[in-house]
Amino acid sequence: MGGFHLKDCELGVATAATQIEGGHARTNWHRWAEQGHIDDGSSPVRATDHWNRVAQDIELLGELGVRHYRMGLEWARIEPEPGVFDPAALQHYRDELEQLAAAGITPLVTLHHFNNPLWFEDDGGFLSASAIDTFLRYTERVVNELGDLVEEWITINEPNIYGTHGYLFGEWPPGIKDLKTTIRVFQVMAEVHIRAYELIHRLRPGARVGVAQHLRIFAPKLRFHPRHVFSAKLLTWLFQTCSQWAMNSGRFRYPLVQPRGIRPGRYYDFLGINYYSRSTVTSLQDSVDEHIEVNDLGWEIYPEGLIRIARELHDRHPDVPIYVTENGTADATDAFRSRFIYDQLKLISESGLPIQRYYHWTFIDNWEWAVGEAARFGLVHCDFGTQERTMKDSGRFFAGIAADGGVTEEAYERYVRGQVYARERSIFPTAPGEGLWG
Ligand code: IFM
Repeated sequence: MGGFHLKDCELGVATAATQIEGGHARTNWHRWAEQGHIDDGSSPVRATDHWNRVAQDIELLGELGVRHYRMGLEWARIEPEPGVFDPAALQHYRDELEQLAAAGITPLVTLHHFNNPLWFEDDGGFLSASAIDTFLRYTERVVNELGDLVEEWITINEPNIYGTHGYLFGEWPPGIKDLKTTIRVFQVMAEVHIRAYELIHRLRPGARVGVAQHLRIFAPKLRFHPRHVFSAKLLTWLFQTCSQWAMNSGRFRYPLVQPRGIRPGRYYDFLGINYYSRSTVTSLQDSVDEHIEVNDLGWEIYPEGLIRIARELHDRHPDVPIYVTENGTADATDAFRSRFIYDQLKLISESGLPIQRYYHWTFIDNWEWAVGEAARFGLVHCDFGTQERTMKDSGRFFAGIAADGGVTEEAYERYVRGQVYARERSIFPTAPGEGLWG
């Protein structure tokens, strides 16, 4: 028996501006790509050309039958020079939001998703003394211009990934490798969120505001091995919980420091979870176990992890809705994505948790940051050369779930039953046990 009913959880899909829009915005990621840091040599200039294909893409969202769409804004387009706002860019986003409204799709808009205007980056990014004021100036302008069309906002996407990849591992711009600086970035981003949360509520009292937190499971390789257990707890705290607590509650705990002027409070209207995988831990270097089910990038497929994380959050904040702001998998041939969606949504439906939204990552194959175009997470296939869009089987499966309010026996037989997960990553093979964090 494969069918189930998806009670009280509405479906959406998620995207980020830099990953789909295409074009020559002056951002740190455009420069990073020009400098040759992308695995396959691609750049965000191509992506899926969404900037010029909004109408076509909204039709595809209609085909998917989703009621919700998480989209990002490209800060560099909106504010190409410090304090100078581009009315045409703002109008472009207004048009897009109006088209979404006409299609009956509710937007959830992300203000910051990894990418910075070059002028902000070169001034020190979030480490600059004026970073908070600068981000608030951008936020204020955007909310004043678009707030009548948007009720739900995400201030920052995955601050911990932004901080670790850019400032600890040095794999993302600005390519720094320093723990102290990483903690400083976590600190500032938490303050930025709190200030932006307050500002958005001042401007639009009815708005709902949160953060899309990248949360993962760090599991000790051996359950009773003291070093493994200790390392898993420490990584969980340092990588995600400390900054998440600060952002949610205004309580900054070690290694963060309570900022002057920020009081403990409640700085979220929903709990946003981006969930992808579990890491196995023996020391402070995480890894992926051997002989387990993985996606194309070698990330362990572990749908139970989302429920474990959501339950823990729910126990701590029982009265707050949970939005799965991202969940998906890299599967270039669409060989197991339907099973992935099925396994994840079935667990959600059985969990009894207030998971009100599930935004699948992602709508259409896109530009996956340092990995480039090779990692395909989309429900819709994009031929990057011709920009032709084709609905995948997993897209049809997802559309059926949206239409039927769950998975029918027939859909299970057609899309899921024959699919199995792979046990080897198919992109960029590397030695087993290599740290991934992402
Ligand atoms: O593509 C990214 C997205 O930008 C942030 N969350 C994880 C996704 C898959 O890696």
